Amino acid sequence: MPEEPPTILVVDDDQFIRELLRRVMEKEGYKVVEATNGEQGLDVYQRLKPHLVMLDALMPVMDGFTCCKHLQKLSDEDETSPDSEHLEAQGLQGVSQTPVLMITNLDDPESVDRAFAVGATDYITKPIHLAVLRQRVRRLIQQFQLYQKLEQANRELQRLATLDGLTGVANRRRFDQYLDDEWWRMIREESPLSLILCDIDFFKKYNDTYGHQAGDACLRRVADALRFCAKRSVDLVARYGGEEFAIVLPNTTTIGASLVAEELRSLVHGLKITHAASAISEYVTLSLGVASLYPEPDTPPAKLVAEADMALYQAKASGRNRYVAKV
Ligand code: GH3
Ligand code: MG
Repeated sequence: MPEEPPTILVVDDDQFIRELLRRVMEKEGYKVVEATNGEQGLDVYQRLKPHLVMLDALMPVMDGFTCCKHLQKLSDEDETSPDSEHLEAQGLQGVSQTPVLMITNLDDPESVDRAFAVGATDYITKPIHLAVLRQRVRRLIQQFQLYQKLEQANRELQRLATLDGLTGVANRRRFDQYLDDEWWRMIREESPLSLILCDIDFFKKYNDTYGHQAGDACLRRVADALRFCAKRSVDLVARYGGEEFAIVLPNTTTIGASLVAEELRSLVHGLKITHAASAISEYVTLSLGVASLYPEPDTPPAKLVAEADMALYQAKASGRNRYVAKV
C-alpha cells in the first residue's frame, strides 16, 4: 500500500496566494486543502487533521493570530500520550503539535513576536521566496512525522510495559498502580472497592504431570477466562504472581464481587482442563479470596490485598475449588 501524501491546509483569503501555494505544494507531492478564513480553517483542521497549516495573518471573520491560538488548543486536545509532557520537559515545547507556518505581509517585530506567542512554528513574509518555502515545509513536515512516529512507539512501549508477557493480562506493576489509583478514586466517590485474588489449585502437580509448557498454556487459558468474566471497563485482571491472579473491581460491594468470584470459579472448572494429579477434581480448579471495603485516606491499599489473601488462604484450607469472602 503506497503511503498517503502529507496534507497541507492553506488558510488565506487571497485566492491568488491559495492557488499559488496549491500549485507549488502539489508539485512537491503534498495534498492541499484550502480555507478562506480562520474559522473555516479550524473547521477543516478538525475534519482532516493536516500535517501542516499555512496561515495568513490578516483575514476577514477570524484572523490568523486568533486562528493559531485555537489551533494550538485543538492540537493539545488531540494529544493523548504522556510523551508530550516528556518532550516539553526537555524544552521541546509544541514539537508534537501540528506545525503552523505563518505566511504574511506583516514584517514588523510586534507581529512576528505575536505570531510565535500564539504558537506559530515558523514565520515567513510575502513576497514568498518559493525555494525557502519548500525547504521550510519539508523540514516542518518531516519533524512532525518523526515525532508522531516517536509518540506511537512510546505509546506501544508503555502498553507493553504494563502487560504480562505470558498471559497478556496486566502485570504486577500495573496492578499496584491501578489499585492505588482506584483506591483514591473510591475515596472521592465514597464507593466500595473489591479485590479477588485467585490461585490455581495443585498447579505444581499440574506442571510436574504435564510439563512446564502445558502449565504455561493452562495459565493463558485461565487468564482468558478471567478476562471474559471481568466485563466492566473499570475491572482489571492482573497476573499477581506465578499462578496467582488478581481482579480489581471498583464500585463493587462484597455481594457483587462474590458473584463474580463464583462465576470465575465455575467458568474455569467448566473449561475442563484435565488435571489427573489434582486431589479434588479431574479438572483444573481455582480457589478465590474476596475482599471489599470503603477505602479511607489513612489506610493503605495493602489492607485490601491482605484481606483477600487471608480469604484465599481460607478457601484453600476449606477444600479448594471455592471462593471465600472476607466479611
Ligand atoms: P495450591 O493448590 O496450594 O495452590 O498448590 P500449588 O501447587 O498450586 O501451589 P504452589 O505454590 O506449591 O505451586 C505453584 C506452582 O506454580 C509452582 C510453579 O512452578 C508454578 N508456576 C509459577 N509460575 C509459573 C509459570 O509462569 N508457568 C508455569 N508453567 N508454572 C508456573
Ligand atoms: Mg496454587
